[in-house]
Amino acid sequence: MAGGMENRSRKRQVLSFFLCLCVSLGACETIRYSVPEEKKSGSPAANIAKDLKLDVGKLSGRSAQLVSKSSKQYCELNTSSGDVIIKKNIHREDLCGQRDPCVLQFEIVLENPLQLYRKEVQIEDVNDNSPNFSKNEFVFKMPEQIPINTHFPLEGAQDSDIGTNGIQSYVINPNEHFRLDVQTLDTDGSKYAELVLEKQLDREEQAQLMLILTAADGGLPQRTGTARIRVNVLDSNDNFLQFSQSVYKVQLMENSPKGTLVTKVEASDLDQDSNAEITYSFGQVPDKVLKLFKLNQLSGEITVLGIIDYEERSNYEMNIQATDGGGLSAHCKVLMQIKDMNDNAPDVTLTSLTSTIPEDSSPETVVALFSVSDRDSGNNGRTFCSMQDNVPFALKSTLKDYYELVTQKPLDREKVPEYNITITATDRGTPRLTSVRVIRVQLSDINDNPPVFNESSYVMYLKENNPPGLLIGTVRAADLDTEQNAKVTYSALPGNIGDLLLSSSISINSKNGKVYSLQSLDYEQRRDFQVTVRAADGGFPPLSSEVIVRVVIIDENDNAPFILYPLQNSSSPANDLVPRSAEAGYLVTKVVAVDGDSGQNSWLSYQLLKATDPSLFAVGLQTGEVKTSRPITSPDFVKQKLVVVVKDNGEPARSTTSTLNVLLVDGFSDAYLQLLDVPEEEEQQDTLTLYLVISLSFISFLFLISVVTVIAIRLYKTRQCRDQYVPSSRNFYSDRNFPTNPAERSGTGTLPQSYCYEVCLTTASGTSEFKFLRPLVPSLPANPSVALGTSILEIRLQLRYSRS
Ligand SMILES: *[C@@H]1O[C@H](CO)[C@@H](O)[C@H](O)[C@H]1NC(C)=O
Ligand SMILES: *[C@@H]1O[C@H](CO)[C@@H](O)[C@H](O)[C@H]1NC(C)=O
Ligand SMILES: *[C@@H]1O[C@H](CO)[C@@H](O)[C@H](O)[C@H]1NC(C)=O
Ligand SMILES: *[C@@H]1O[C@H](CO)[C@@H](O)[C@H](O)[C@H]1NC(C)=O
Ligand SMILES: CC(=O)N[C@H]1CO[C@H](CO)[C@@H](O)[C@@H]1O
Repeated sequence: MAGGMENRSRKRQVLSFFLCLCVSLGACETIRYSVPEEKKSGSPAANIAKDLKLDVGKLSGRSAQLVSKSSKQYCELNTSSGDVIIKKNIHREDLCGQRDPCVLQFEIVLENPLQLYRKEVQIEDVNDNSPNFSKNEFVFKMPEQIPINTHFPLEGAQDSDIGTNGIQSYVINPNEHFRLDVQTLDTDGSKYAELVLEKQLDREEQAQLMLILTAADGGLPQRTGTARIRVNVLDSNDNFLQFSQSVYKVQLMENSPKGTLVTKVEASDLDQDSNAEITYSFGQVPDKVLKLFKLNQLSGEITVLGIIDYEERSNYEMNIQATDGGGLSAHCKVLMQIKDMNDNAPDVTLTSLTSTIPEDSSPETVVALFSVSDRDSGNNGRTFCSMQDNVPFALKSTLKDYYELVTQKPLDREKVPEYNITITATDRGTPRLTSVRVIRVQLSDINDNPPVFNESSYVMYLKENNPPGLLIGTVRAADLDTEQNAKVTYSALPGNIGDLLLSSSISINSKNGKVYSLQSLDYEQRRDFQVTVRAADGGFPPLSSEVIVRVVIIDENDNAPFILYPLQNSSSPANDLVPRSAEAGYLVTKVVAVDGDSGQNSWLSYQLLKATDPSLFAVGLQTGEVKTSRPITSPDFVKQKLVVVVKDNGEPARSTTSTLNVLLVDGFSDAYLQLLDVPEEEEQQDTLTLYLVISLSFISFLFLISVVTVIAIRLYKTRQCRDQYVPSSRNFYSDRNFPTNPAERSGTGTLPQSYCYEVCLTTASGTSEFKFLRPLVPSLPANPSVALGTSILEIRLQLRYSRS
């Protein structure tokens, strides 16, 4: 077989050579036949015999052959009929593709003579293919903002057929956005289509479009092919942001805590994805706002960040910007009104203050001027002012919110030296807030108080015989004022003590009020005296007051008792005669003594110190009466000598003795003889006689006065006298009632009380004699009186005449 094949191809080569030779000889002629594709196999395409004008019968004789130029044998030659027969179904598209014309070439070779005929069969196209798109669906992504008339070239459909059987037109289903623009290529005349945007796309309206693209060929019947065009509209940031409100009006309480939500701004964006991602930010706002408020970038919530103070600012305006991912932005405004809270207490501001005012300021004197303010507003900022009401000040409202603190009543620094005046300012908010201000007002001193002695009068005691310069006492005066006005100086007013100048015996320390005695003083000369002391303050003009200082001199026992009777300085002591017939208790005589001192120091007591016969006489302790204590007997001596000691009650006691001579006589006639019998007592007798004369004349004198006085008293005052002195009788002789307060001692000496004696005179003996003396109780007052030295001895004598 292989050898046969080789032979055959060798033969062909030879034939081709001859053929070319033939052609070159010009004997060649090409006949073209036309056959539609897809002819059934076996169907004749042409008849060679006719064309070549050959006898059909000879064909086989001449070994007619059909030599195909292509590798595949589509045709064969029926030598018996001369027909070129389609051997296989011919697909033009397979055979030629888009080549046109599609020609099958073959040669008819005849032998005997060798003849070669070139033949062609043109395969005609039949519309057996539909347009076909490469994909069922084409996806376009188009930004929504592409301009109108933008062309989008479409991929063309394929149709294997050619010519009019090829694609002749494209259409799309009617829609509002696109139309189709079909163009023909100049180069090959093929059609192509473009989508043309006719109406703006809007993703927000329709995010996706479905189109159907149909390609149609020109065959008969027409064939079409379709494809879907899906247009995805891409979002473009074509939507402006929109705030839900262009202006947000909000109210916020002041002092809202940190984190309080103030408001929420909200913007919306119809765009998608990043184009709809909104971030919020403050626009142009002052730094202050940034410190006080926080804006959440994502949520748009505005919260409190700092301390909101109405008083600092009552409203805020902020611009807020919202921006989306595409960079578009929108603005809104937040108008924030801060609502006042009563968080500020009223404030008291002192405009002027006279912190020290003189105490004699007249009422309505302005002390302080102040204003009250409150930083809050409305009722929270409306204030009123009050003050404590227990002070002599008042508030006066002058201008609005201005007050004057004025004095209301007279002031006295000495009572209240300063005031802390509490002023309360209150506002009318809820709750009310108050503030308190203390205004301190001090009063300055005015010399309105004189010095005042701490006692209404002073009594100072001073022992007599004092050393000069002795401190007697102190006066003290206080001045309620202060400082210079209270600086007290003391002085003694000029005066006399008897003949003496006061200033020579008394001095006073002007600073401390100490009183000194400058001289030694004698009680017996002066019991007391008075000094007027003046205390003056240092004010201008000075005020002063005076006080009487009574200086009482206290007695000292510096005087011994002085014996008045019997007289002691005569050469011979007096003789007292006692009849031998005298019974016990016979009053012999009375020792009368005085003491220059007073009080205890002058309280005298009498005692028998020595006696010839101590058993015969007794001396009254207080009276000084010398009495017989027993009847006189014959062995008793005629001359009796008695020594009586008179002692005062001072400390130490002082005493004086008195010597008495008593003669015991049978009758007064021999008394004188007895006196003469005593030669050593002669001088004494003479003296006694002299004394007796003196005594008698003294007593006679007293008698005369007494008679006159008695008559006068009897005539006018007898009753009065008795009635008046009865009540005081009980005090008589009472030691206890002896005044102990030396100041109360009146100016009496030894005999502070009046002593009354009834003197009974007897005429029986022929001479006036003291018969007896006995105390008369009660006594009459010191009238008539006899002054003895500084003391007064008052003796009232009632004379009785007894006629036997
Ligand atoms: C059309 O094209 C598709 C894809 O290219 C292919 O699969 C299909 O066979 C074609 N149809 C025809 C009739 O050629
Ligand atoms: C007034 O206040 C001052 C200072 O607080 C104080 O020293 C003074 O004692 C007060 N005076 C009175 C009278 O309360
Ligand atoms: C008055 O002052 C004097 C001197 O200081 C004092 O001794 C005396 O006791 C005072 N008198 C009174 C009543 O206080
Ligand atoms: C005795 O004393 C009194 C009183 O002191 C005096 O008057 C009188 O002269 C004195 N007599 C003699 C003698 O000294
Ligand atoms: C092989 C073949 O097809 N032969 C045919 C040639 O033509 C004659 C006459 O038309 C037919 O009878 C043959 O059958």
